[in-house]
Amino acid sequence: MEKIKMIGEPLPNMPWQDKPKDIDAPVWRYSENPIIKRNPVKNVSRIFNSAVMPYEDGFVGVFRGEQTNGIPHIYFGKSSDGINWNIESEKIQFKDKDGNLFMPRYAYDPRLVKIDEAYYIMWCQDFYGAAIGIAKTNDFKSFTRLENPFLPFNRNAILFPRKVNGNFMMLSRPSDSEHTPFGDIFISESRDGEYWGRHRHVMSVTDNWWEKKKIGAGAAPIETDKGWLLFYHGVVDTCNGYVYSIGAAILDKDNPSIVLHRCSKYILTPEKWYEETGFVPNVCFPCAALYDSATGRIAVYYGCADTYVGIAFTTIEEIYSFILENDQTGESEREIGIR
Ligand code: BMA
Repeated sequence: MEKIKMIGEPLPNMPWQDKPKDIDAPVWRYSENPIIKRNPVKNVSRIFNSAVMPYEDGFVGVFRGEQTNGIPHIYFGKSSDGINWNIESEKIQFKDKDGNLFMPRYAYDPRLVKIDEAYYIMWCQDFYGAAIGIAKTNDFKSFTRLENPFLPFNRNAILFPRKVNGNFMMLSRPSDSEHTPFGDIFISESRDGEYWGRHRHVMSVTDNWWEKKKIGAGAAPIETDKGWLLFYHGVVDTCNGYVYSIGAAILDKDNPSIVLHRCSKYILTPEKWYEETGFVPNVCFPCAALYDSATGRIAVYYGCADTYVGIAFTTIEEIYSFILENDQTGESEREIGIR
């Protein structure tokens, strides 16, 4: 197998467990999952679909908190080990550029990305229906909301962690405002982070049962010397509702609308009690990944059954060889797409 290397800082303090001997799959769960349990914060009944990243000596995170009034908002948290989290009991207070409070009516499924010295949070919010919200912070103390990047309806937006060819790049998944029975991943570019265009198609649903209904980007893409590693979610509609699994693909480094490799098999699907049982059963919903470029270790953070947060581990070598062994990238994915 060709060697592959992740590009980025070493992260020796990231959460990690070696692969158990009896596991054959390329991804294995943290033995103490779920790491965030029910009623984690005052007035918040469930935390799930949340994103984390390294910060100073430890880690920070933006958490989807389902308030006891049923309205989701985003909460900030800190951790020294990436496993035990201290989550603030007051939701993030977003401000406009003039410093006035500028809260979305609701906010969910946050992602977190660092570009140069700034941190960006993207989420889904109400903008005459489900749409993308975005904010910027330099210190995780004040959070400035930016212009909404896209028209409604849209979900699952994630910036790339650096500009590509001088432009910000953002994946997203155009949707409806309900439980969207369709959905492909698209990419858009921006010179200044405010005006978005050059929209291109990235990936469609396939005939593989686990990603037949819709797909959506999960964690911020990880840069490697072979392209961008993307963890995403794939959904199948069953007699008992949607089932969310995790998939993986490699996008072209200089033109990420091109899919180089795409794994026909899921890499994680609901199997444990905390993934199969909860507010919405059978959901594994990835929103972030920590990685150590020195060892090749990766920890994927994923929402479990719309109720908990879990971690699953892999290494860049394991996941890359699994993607290549099960590669089913079609010609249409290697093209730029219809324009
Ligand atoms: C999607 C989003 C996710 C959720 C999933 C399963 O539409 O709302 O937040 O995890 O449904 O309920």
